[in-house]
Amino acid sequence: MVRTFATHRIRKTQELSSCLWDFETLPEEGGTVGETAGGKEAAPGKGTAPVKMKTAVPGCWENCPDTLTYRGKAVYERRFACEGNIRLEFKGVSHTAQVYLDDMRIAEHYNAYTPFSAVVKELPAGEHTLRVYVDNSFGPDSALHVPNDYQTYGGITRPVVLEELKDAYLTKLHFTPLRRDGQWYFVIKGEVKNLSAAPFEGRILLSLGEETVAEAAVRAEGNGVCGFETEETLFPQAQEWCPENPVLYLLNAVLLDAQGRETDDLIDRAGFREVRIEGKDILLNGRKLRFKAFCRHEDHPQFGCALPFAAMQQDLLLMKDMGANSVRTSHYPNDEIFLDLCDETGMLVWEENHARGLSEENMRNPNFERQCEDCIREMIEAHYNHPSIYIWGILNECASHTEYGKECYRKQYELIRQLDQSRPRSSASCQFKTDICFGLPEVVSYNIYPLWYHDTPVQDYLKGLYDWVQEESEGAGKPFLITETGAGAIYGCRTPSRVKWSEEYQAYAIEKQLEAVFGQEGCSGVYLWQFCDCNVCDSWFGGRPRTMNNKGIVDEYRRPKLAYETVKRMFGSVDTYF
Ligand code: ADA
Repeated sequence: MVRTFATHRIRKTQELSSCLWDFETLPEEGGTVGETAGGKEAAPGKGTAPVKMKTAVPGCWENCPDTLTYRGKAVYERRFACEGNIRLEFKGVSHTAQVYLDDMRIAEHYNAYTPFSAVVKELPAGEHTLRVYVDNSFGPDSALHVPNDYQTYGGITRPVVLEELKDAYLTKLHFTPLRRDGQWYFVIKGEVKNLSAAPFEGRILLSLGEETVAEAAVRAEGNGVCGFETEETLFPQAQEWCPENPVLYLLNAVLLDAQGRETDDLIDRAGFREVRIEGKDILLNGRKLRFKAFCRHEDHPQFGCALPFAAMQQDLLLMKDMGANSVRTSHYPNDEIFLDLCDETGMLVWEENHARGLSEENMRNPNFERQCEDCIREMIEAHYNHPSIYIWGILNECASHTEYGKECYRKQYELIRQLDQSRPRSSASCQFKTDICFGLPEVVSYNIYPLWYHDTPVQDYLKGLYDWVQEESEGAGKPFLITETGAGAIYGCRTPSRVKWSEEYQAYAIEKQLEAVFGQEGCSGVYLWQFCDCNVCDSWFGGRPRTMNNKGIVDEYRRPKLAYETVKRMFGSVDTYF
């Protein structure tokens, strides 16, 4: 399964995943058992001999008995029959990929959480061999995947698709809804690429639902690209997308050649909704939002970060059962299938680029800027149309308190603005009263842990921060969000003395935290850290019993802790709109 709906009717596509691929570890090229070379002994019986097997794609090799703790390089292989121009799309490989087709290198990509593709022209008829070299090791080349408070898994972790292309094909289709005086308009922008040396002339037909809504002429020079853009077009029959009634329209672009023959298509989904900032308020279709929400890692004991469809849906069901209206994709762009489900179920999404807790020293890694920018560009290009995404986040808990850090934040915020003018931006800060970046984004956000990492009463602590932002920072007068708060609990650890790590303590702390956040004037809501317990990297074992981040409201198997009912009651006590 690639998406929850078909993205092409004319372009021929075939999923190359959802089956077994040949797999082999390449330990001689730097594979180790454990996090760092030499840091751990090889697991009994594993040694350094390569492991060969058939393995599921998508999947993480940490879920296979012979490669449970393998970190390093491995190769995946499968064959397919095809001819002509083809496009291969990889929705996610963790974390570095080199792709070969019949021994020809066709793509290279860094970062587990964004898609990439390769186009190969005039492939001869017959069987072809696709080989993907995957590396999940840490090292100086990798600025974003570092040993961290979540796991960096290994594998082809999201779907792979093979597409057959004619000489000209659609590369992009972006839908922007606009709300003016109670009426809905849209602008659609797109791009056509010409793979042949001769110029291509044709037309694009655009439809929304059953209606043809626009038409545009396109002309792309030989091997060139041609953009198209509609006027601002009124769509009087538009039904709004909102959490209570998430109406989606199929957005269909059909490319016709000069003879009027259907050459290619791209299908996505669109929703009419507007996100606007007015003073301290975040407005959805003109109504002031209150967030009662979760941070969620893509993590599961049986599937690693490669959760199957039903498991993703179950996560959403549980969050909704607790009364949540939003999810934060901490700390990286998520699988499109999950975003599709959010669109369909009316779950608002804070999506963020990949970065967690990087110091200024980490940010000075020569690869940092490029790797962040690639991630932002790929995230926004691919996810632009999801109506559920209402905000873009960057650089969770990085160095927003130093001048060097600020410059990084500024550049990344600017890049987002170039790519998308329609959504607000923010970043979850832990720099408390030393943050110097609040002048840059539209929304001020803090991660706070009173009653967990320190015992300050929540209300006093939160008010202190809020007042500081209003009185002494450039964030004054902007919307204010709590993007993390929470407490740890080991599933099954019950004690009436309510010590830390007990379910009783977590339920108590969360009740106090939610009470304070919902009572704080000017605060637009809260993202609980976190939905489910998740694996962390080996070096994070200290303060992380079981080498897991245990602040989930459900454990890693999604079994509810005591706090589940507390969250449900507290989220149920306030509405989605103020
Ligand atoms: C941070 C961070 C999370 C997680 C959390 C915690 O603020 O953003 O990734 O590490 O704290 O559990 O302490």
